[in-house]
Amino acid sequence: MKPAVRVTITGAAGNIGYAAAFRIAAGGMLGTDQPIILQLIEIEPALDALRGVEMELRDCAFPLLKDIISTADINIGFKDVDYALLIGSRPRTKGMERSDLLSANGKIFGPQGRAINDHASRDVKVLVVGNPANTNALIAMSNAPDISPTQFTSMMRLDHNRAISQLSTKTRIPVTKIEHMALWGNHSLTQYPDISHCMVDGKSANSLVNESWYRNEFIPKVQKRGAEIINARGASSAASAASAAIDHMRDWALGTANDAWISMGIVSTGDYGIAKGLMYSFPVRCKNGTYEVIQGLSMDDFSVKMAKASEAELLEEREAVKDLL
Ligand code: NAX
Repeated sequence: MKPAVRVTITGAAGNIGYAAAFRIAAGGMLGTDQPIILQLIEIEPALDALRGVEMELRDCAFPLLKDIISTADINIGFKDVDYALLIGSRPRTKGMERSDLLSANGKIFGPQGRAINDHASRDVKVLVVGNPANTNALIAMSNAPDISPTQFTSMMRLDHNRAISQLSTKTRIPVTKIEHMALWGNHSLTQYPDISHCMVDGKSANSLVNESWYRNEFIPKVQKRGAEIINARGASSAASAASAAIDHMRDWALGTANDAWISMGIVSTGDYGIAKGLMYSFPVRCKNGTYEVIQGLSMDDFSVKMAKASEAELLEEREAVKDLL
């Protein structure tokens, strides 16, 4: 049996955390031969609920689950962690401006970044899910100077998966036959789901769908899917978000299959003209626990415009939290 690895989940009593914890403990993220110690972090008022989550996890008698630590102390919760899922965040409340939301969350992700810096495994992989995910990841990364910026990522996988699913429904081709989807930018309404490199069962996606559907239906559908789910369910995406977080971590840790692409929010090093240092989503492939941006993609005027619009929004977000970086 391999030695156990430590997985931290913040906001573990929340909807996404609750959906993620059981699948991770069952081996859905790191494989069914990888023992796990779960380190669950919540704020003080949610510790009773967290105790309930811990009891349920224990009641599953998962063979891989070696221990559970439940805490409100981030220095304990991030101790020696190998994989950190930063899900808990401050929701937007009535009357709150976007800038208020950014700075309220900055106060969470700054200290968490520092705690990761001081206590986590030097090889830690961090995924930020809590919104605004890209800028929260930027804040956490900036507060962890001793850890490589490449070890901090934000979640775009839900958007990526939604885009694949929409294209699959439209073309009536199974998701497994859709390759080379690319999601660019921010996890927000400016995100750019790009099918221009997509192959659907060996044919280019552009040859199977018309441009009007792509621009006027597909792109807004993917961008606004979160709101559509809130309207239908009366609550935001939870199980699908947890599933995407697991996909993201699994592929990053264990590698993407063959020539598969996934989309991850990563720190920009200037690829495709995107400002250096932004936490921006690019299409990547993963191998040996690292990612590399897919290089050399042609970007037509529409793609450049879309990618730049999302970059502009992220630049504004970065400006709004500059005191926290
Ligand atoms: P919930 O409100 O159900 O759960 C959040 C949990 O986080 C609560 O239990 C709360 O007590 C806890 N929490 C708050 N502050 C914390 C802190 N400082 N430390 C530890 N825990 C803390 O929200 P849920 O539906 O689980 O969503 C969590 C976050 O994911 C939200 O910010 C949401 O907007 C974001 N999402 C991000 C997505 C993405 O693709 N990046 C998609 C889904 C989701 O909307």
